[in-house]
Amino acid sequence: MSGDGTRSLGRGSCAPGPVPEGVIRIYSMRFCPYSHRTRLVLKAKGIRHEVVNINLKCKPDWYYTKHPFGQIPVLENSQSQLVYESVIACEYLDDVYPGRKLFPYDPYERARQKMLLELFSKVPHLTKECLVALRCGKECSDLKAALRQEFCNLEEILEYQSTTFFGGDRISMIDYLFWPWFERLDVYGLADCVNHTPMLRIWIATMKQDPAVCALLIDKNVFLGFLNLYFQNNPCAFDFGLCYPAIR
Ligand SMILES: N[C@@H](CCC(=O)N[C@@H](CS)C(=O)NCC(=O)O)C(=O)O
Repeated sequence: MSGDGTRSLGRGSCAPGPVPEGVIRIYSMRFCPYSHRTRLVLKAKGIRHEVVNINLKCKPDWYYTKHPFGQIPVLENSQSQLVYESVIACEYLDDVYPGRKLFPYDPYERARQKMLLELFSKVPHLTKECLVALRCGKECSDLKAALRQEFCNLEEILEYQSTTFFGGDRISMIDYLFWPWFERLDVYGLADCVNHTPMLRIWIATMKQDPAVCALLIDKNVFLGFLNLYFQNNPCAFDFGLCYPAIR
């Protein structure tokens, strides 16, 4: 069960039926960094789940019954309970499902991970602004400098802690919450933004060996194909790279 690679549902589609017992559903989009966070936690904890991909350029009307603004990710369980906002969804999964806890039990350590998340909070927006500027052929050296500064702040944390991961010597929730933006640096044309942050580069290389991270790595050419169509406002972007059986 999973369906990460299933075609996205768009306007005019039928809403999926109730979620079967023993399974959790994620409404997602294959290239969305916020959904990526939640999918990493589903993978890392080995949670049985199904993926319903949403076409964000032509959202189904029914999707607004799942999220008030039609955003992804959203989790839905078999009692029809809905959980949205990626960090809240990740914490919910960690609380509800057995197995290794990704957020620390220790209240201070948990608080510390949440403080790190605040420290990271400018990265998603800056990354997106850089991507848009680069794709539109605009000058973006100031934006890149700002992003580099954010990475220097994270580098200082790793230096100060002398740990491989942000939560210590083992991968934990905070690493999964950061990861999607680092996986995208290369494909967004921003890989040089970590040139002067060696500890962060080691963290990136180590993250790529984690089984959950590996399992969800997106092929660079597929990602580039998505970005090309996305920036042409093409609603087929979200299904780029999926293979369909020939229609007979
Ligand atoms: N704060 C939200 C952000 C989620 C978000 O921005 N998702 C984007 C896709 S990457 C989305 O749903 N965009 C569609 C829209 O805003 O209409 C979270 O952490 O889950």
